[in-house]
Amino acid sequence: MTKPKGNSGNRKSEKSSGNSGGEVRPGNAGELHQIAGGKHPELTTNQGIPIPDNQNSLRSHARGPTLLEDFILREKITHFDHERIPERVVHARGTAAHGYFELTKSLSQYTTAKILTEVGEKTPLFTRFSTVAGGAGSVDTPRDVRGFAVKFYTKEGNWDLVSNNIPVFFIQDAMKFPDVVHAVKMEPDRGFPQSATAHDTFWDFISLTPESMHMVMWIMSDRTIPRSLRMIEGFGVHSFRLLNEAGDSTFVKFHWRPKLGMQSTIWDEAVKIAGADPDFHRRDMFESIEKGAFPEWEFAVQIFTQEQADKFPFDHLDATKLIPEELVPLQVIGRMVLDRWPDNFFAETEQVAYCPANIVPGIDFSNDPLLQGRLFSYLDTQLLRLGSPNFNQIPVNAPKCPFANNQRDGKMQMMQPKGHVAYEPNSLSEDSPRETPSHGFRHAHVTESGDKSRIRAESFADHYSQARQFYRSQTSHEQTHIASALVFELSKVSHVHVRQAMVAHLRNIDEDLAKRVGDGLALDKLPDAPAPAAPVQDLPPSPALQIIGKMKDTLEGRAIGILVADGSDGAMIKEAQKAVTSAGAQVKIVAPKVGGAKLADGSLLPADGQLAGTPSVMFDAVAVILSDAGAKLLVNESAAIDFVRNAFGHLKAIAIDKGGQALLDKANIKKDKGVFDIADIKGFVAAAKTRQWEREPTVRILP
Ligand code: HDE
Repeated sequence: MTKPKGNSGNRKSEKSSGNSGGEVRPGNAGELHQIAGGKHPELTTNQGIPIPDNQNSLRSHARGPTLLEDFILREKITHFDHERIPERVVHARGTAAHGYFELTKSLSQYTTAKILTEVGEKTPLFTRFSTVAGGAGSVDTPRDVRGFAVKFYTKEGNWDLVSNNIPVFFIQDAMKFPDVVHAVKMEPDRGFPQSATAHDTFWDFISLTPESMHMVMWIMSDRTIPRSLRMIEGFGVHSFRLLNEAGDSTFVKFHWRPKLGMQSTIWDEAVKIAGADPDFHRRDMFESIEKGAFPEWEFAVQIFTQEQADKFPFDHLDATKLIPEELVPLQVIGRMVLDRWPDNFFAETEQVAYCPANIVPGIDFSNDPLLQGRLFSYLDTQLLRLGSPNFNQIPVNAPKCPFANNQRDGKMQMMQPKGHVAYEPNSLSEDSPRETPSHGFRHAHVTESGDKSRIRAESFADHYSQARQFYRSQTSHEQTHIASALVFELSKVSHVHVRQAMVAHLRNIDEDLAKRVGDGLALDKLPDAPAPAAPVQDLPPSPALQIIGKMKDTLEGRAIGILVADGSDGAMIKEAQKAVTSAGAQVKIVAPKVGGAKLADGSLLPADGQLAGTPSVMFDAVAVILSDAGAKLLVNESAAIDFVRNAFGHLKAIAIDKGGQALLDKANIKKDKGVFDIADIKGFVAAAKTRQWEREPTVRILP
């Protein structure tokens, strides 16, 4: 009888100490873990029984049935069968990293929270970024809002700031959340589209929900197609309160601003990235942390009083409104650095449970009705997703400060509390936890009165003014992208009345935008605008709402692809590499073969990517250095032609040698100001920091 050979039974355990290897140590929550072994420890069952053969199940004879008695097989398969937990109902696809928060300016005047008052203190944290609509297995670059959730493990308990990369939301009241989510998710009868707003049910709901119009301007802007998660802003959205020693409270909005500046992709590029690398954003985050280029954000606050709020031309408790930076400036008070990739995706990124209700003393909630609903939802959904009220014991969720109470038992209880009592007050145990009135959590002193009713505040009625302000604050390129995105999305809507209803709303935002979109949809006439519930105001433009205006003049965090082939000029490549890397960007060599290209001087230049699998959408700008021999080969390679055609179409700077020119000719690309001779490497590096916006009307029909 022959047995396929595996590694079982063939190798003696090299385990040297009792604690190494695949041993499972029971104990308190943080301690129960499988110790990773690099020394090929003994393979055992979960009961610790050594496994003699991990290749074959137990059979009655070589070709006979498998025996029920095979407890090793049954345990292995059973555990495997139970590996999946429900994915998040929204924000299912995510990527996360560990890091720290460092306070640079104290807010002691406003709050007692240690994390916001102890300058220089570094607080560990875990940050998860996500898309909203798609399932866990969807792609990284759909047009979608990005979640930006931070769990600060403060000395006073966990503070979760569960934010998005957009400062406003679709709806004003939590009551509407299941509706908006059902509308955006896959249509229930057909099960598609996955991870897209471009379909009937989404736009049907939106067209019937005027309060969404401000958010619609944001999601149709390039904010929802970011270049990198390291290049997005984050917003706590709601007003929160800060509470100081005297018990006085002020309002606060929280902001994250990326050190690398903001940058987005072009829609056609985002679509192509989804095919070329569905993990584009998580790979980018992983690689930057691995090479020590730690993603970083400034943490800023907008602080304002009730008296100031009373004068705003909107209600700050309405999550469809933002407070323009020009009205209440941002104060930068700290920074977040992400410097450690999780050890295990499931244990950390998947099992982390954020909850807006997790706040620390010195911070409190506002009456924002969306926030109030969120305070209920997160814990509720996590009880289902993680399966037991003891999910706070999972290491990524457990506070890093001491915690003690009389909560007991429940499924998956990992703690073994000692002692005779599990209640408070008691006179039997000196050691059991007691209340701490001196520094326990305090709520703001707020007096509430009125009639109980299901009602929307009148101050929430203005749905168009800030939508108009957002659109009119954009550069003309960004306005065009908003119009293009609306045309694209509404063109995927099969019901004409829904398209018309959306264009009708746009007329209340900006007549020119409505015309551009109406024209892009070939509407024969513009539909009448719905009567706004409140007069539409012309608020002053806020340049802080732009992306282009806020892009940083840097190549840091960016990647430049250099396409080479056999016969390319090595000196030219070296010079380009030097210029680009000294400007802070990463260079990746792309060649027809992954082993590399044999350069003109006979040396071999290894490639970082093979041409067919490394299209130009992976890069911020490209150089094509081919010489005659390489050009001769690549003019007949459609991946090479697409490489330059897409780089040009996605408004990227391009540097070329003679061979590169031949490829441009083959792709029928006419040189413009964004195409450089490789000798002008300085010009190329400067242009690579941004897109060649003026090129856009020459490469696509714009609305
Ligand atoms: Fe969430 N949201 N949300 N949300 N949300 C969830 O909680 C919910 C809202 C946000 O990486 C869920 O554990 C309601 C605004 C992020 O694990 C769920 C309402 C903002 C994440 C939930 C909102 C967010 C979630 C799903 C309206 C920006 C991912 C899984 C009242 C400030 C966190 C989970 C992570 C996740 C409910 C609106 C951000 C269902 C009811 C506004 C970043 O509980």
